[in-house]
Amino acid sequence: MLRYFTAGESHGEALIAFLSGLPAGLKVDQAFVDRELWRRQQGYGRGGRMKIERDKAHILSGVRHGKTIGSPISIQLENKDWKNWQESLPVGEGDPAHHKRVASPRPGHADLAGALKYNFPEARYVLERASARESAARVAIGALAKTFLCELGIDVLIHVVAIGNVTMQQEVSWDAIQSLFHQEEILLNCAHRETEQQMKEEVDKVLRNGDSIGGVFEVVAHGVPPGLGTYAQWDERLDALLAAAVMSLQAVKAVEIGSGVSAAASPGSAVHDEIGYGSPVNFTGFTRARNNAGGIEGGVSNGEEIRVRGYLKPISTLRRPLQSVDFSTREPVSAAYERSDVCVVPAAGVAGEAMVALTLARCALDKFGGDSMGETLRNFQGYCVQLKNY
Ligand code: EPS
Repeated sequence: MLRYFTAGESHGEALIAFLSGLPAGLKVDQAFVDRELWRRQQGYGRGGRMKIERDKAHILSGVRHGKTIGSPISIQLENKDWKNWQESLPVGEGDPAHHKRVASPRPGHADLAGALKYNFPEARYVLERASARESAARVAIGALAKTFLCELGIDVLIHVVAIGNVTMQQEVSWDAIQSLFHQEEILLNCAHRETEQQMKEEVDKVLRNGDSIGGVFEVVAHGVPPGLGTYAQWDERLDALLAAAVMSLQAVKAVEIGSGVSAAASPGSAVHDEIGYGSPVNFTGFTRARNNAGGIEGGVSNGEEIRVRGYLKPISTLRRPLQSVDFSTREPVSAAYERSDVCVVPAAGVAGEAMVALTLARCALDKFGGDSMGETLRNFQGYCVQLKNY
């Protein structure tokens, strides 16, 4: 069973990710993992912190001589900013005079709910763990899940669909999404150049106003065979697992599979994807003229591209802060402000890719099993033969 955890605080010494359950014999490409981490750091609207960090995966266990060995994998990501926080966030008792309190909770952040829950007098420890810095650790292990899926012919990538009110209207082809992935410079990761420029203008507007902006990313999984996930039990439905995985990302407030949102307002004839049959391409001869289902019917992958959208609220740290209350005095004050990002939709999309990849890898391993890549691939290929002969 594929399981994973992360640990670490935003301004602590390091982030750690654990990934257990990958078969032995999977080739690990350090440069690929580091490029995934680089992709997550990019995007127009990132704040000062990204000028400090240079995320690199330091693999501590589970990989030897360039391949997984079936043992739990642990990865450490250094926080370069730690050197500026050693006195204010020490592991030992330290000097309370150096602590950096977060005196007033930011509306929209975990600050207030977290302080109440853990009975902290202010929000420093809450912010430290709730921070989206944690998503870097997910991207590191997500890169390994992507590497595993690649062996099965499955690729997972994202593109940005909307920033604020600027929305991509066109369908985006897999080829266009792939060329975005190969870019050496990432602006907003939108496949349509003119729309991307308009998106940049949206970010510029909020930059000028001391505000922040959200948006929508779409994760696309290409080459997924029919049969991942199941309708047999509620918590094994692939759409439910993907929704939870993407919703778990910081700032995501809604998840959509295929054209799920507009489907609620459309007649059935305009929604469901009619079925045809031709000579076998990919896994079977069954064809669809469109993919409103986003590749999942009844909680099971149906062989079409899986499309999952994550909707992000605007970042809750504002240069022109909203109204809040001082934790100590309970007097009205402006919410706390430290440097922050203004738009993180492209970065969150890369983390969304990681979560979708981890979820699909888990479902694939549930279905095909195997302790070594040879065994997993043998089982997978046997299933592909079964599909071809159906
Ligand atoms: C974050 C606040 C900012 C972001 C951070 C998420 O960090 P800092 O307070 O150090 O400026 O840059 O995101 C990352 C560090 C990252 O790697 O994505 C927050 O409060 O959620």
